[in-house]
Amino acid sequence: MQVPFRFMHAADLHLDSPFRGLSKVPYAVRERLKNSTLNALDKLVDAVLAEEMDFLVLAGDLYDAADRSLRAQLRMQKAMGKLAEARVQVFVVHGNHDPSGGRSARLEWPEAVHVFGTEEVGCRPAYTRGGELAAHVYGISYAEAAVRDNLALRYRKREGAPFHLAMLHGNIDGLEGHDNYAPCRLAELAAAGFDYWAFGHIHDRRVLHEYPHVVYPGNVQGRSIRETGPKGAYRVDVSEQGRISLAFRELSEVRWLVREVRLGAEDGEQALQDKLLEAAEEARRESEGRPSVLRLRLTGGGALLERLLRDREAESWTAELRDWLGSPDERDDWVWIERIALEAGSVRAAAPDAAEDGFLGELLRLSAEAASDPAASRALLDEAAEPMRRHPKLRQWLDGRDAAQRAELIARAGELAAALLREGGE
Ligand SMILES: [Mn+2]
Repeated sequence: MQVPFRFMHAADLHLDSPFRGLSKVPYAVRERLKNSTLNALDKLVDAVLAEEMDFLVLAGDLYDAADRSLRAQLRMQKAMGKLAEARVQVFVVHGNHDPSGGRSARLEWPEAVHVFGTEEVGCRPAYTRGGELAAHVYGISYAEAAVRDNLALRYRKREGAPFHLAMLHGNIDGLEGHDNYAPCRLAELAAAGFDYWAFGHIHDRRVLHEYPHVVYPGNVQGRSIRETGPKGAYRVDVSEQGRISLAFRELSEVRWLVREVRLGAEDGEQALQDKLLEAAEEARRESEGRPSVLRLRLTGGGALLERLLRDREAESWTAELRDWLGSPDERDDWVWIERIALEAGSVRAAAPDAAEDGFLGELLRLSAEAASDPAASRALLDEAAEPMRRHPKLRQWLDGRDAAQRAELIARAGELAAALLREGGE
């Protein structure tokens, strides 16, 4: 038997993320996005207070950059002050985006906030609001951005509490799409004797293990089209018998969404118009009053899709669709079309040309191969883009592409080349 208690587990707040590349976006959209991570923090605090949590754990990447934004720090200080006033403890570890070694303002923090150090795994008692010992909380912060050691191996349970909660920012079993920092194994975590591992780092929410629980809550607000869907934190309830139940709480201010629009072989412009509008209105309904940034992926096949690809007509459709959906200045549940994408594979899947012997088939096979192999796509892009590298901005842009973006560039280039070739042969 133990004291029942409840806490909120959040991570990867990335406060004051810059949302670059929004210069052509309407003011209302830009402002909403720029403030979204900060406002998600306020929503987190509101949820902790409204649901009367005993304490809050923040598992790293509170800030977006090692040299922390002043605005982010001031908002965090205010949030922590509100929680301290309500006698809610807060436990913090820092991660790869906000290592302890980064530049930070000299601000005073409430005593109820504990930031774990970088030298060793610390252990602190967590209390219920009634003042009873609920758990031992353990954690260690990153001293610098790139931590390659397995920090999980340093955690040792300290007896004297009914529940043991370990916080860590890191990558479990080499999860892809995220840097392999503080790498550790799920099997090690499960066998370490703790009751709950409160992780941060992976921006999708995942429960990797139960009893002991190993949990990523994901980030609190999507920051790009690669971070889609509802984002937020987990409310965790621990019963007298030690039963753990998780409930997701959405905190996002703006949802990022990707929807597929499938074109049939016979579809013409009217069908496309209807389908685009339907997809956008459906996204609006799903977001339940929140604004959303939407990418529409056109898939399927047919002459219309080929023409869109060849004549860059997708941009005209994007502009008109934005207009039909109404100005973000005029309604709060706006949907902003990020772009209409002719995604890799859409045309290829519809066309049997990749199986062909001729030049076209060879081209499609080569682009598919290069797109599926990270080393090959980097080599091909480096070679193809060599003349552009003299231009500093283009060079910076090229170097900023990650493996998935390089693969998409190559696949799209292959499809564009194929569409142009087919047109020439007709
Ligand atoms: Mn992060």
